[in-house]
Amino acid sequence: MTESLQGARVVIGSIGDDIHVVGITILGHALRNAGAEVIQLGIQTPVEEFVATAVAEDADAVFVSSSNGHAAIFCDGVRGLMAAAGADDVLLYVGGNLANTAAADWSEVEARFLAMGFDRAYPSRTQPAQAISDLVADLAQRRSASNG
Ligand code: B12
Repeated sequence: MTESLQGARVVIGSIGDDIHVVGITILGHALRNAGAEVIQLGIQTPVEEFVATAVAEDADAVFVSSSNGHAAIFCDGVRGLMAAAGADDVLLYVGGNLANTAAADWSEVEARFLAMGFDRAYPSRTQPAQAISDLVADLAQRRSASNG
C-alpha cells in the first residue's frame, strides 16, 4: 500500500444503462487495497442509487463510471441530486469512456463534466493509482480546510 485511504468511504458503480464491469471491479480492488471502505454498486446503477447510497453510507467520495458512450446523458444532474439530498460535500469523480468518439478533444470533454459538478473527470485508460493519489490529496485538503 503506497498511499493510504484508511477510513475513507467510497461508493462506486457504472451509471445508467452501462454494463461494463471490468473497470469498476479493478478500481474497487485498488481502492480497497489502498485502505478504503468500498461500497460497490455494480453495473446499471441508477443516478438515484448513487445518491441514496452516498447519503446512507456517509460516503466521502462517489466514483461514477461510464464506458458505453452514454455518460453525458446519465451524469448530468448527479451533483444537483447530491445537493438536494444534503450531500453536496461528497467528492464526485467520473471516468471510463466519457467521450462519444476517440477523436474527441479530452480537454473539452473534461470541461463538460467539470461543469456538471464533478470534482474530477478522467480519460479512458486512467490507472487506479492516479485516482487514488488524487483522492488522498483531495481528502487531505478537505480535512485541513475544515480544521482551519
Ligand atoms: C469488454 C467490452 C465490452 C463487453 C463488456 C463486458 C462486461 N460485462 O464488462 C461487451 C461486449 C458486453 C460490451 C458491450 C458494449 N460496448 Co463495450 N467495450 C469493451 C472493451 C473492449 C473493453 C472494456 C474493458 O473492460 N476495459 C478494461 C478496463 C480495465 O478498462 P476501463 O473500463 O477503461 O476502466 C479503467 C479506466 O478507464 C478507469 N476507470 C473506469 N471507470 C472509472 C471511473 C472513475 C471515477 C475513475 C477514476 C477511473 C475509472 O479505471 C479502470 C482501471 O484502470 C471496450 C474497448 C476498450 N478497449 O476499452 C469497449 C467499449 C467500452 N464498448 C463500447 C460500446 C459502444 C459498447 C456497446 C454500446 C456496444 C453495443 N452497440 O452493444 C455495449 C454496451 C451496452 C451497454 N448497455 O452498456 C465502446 C464505447 C464507446 C464510447 N464511449 O463512445 C468501446 C470504447 C469500444 C469502442 N471503441 O467503440 N463491451
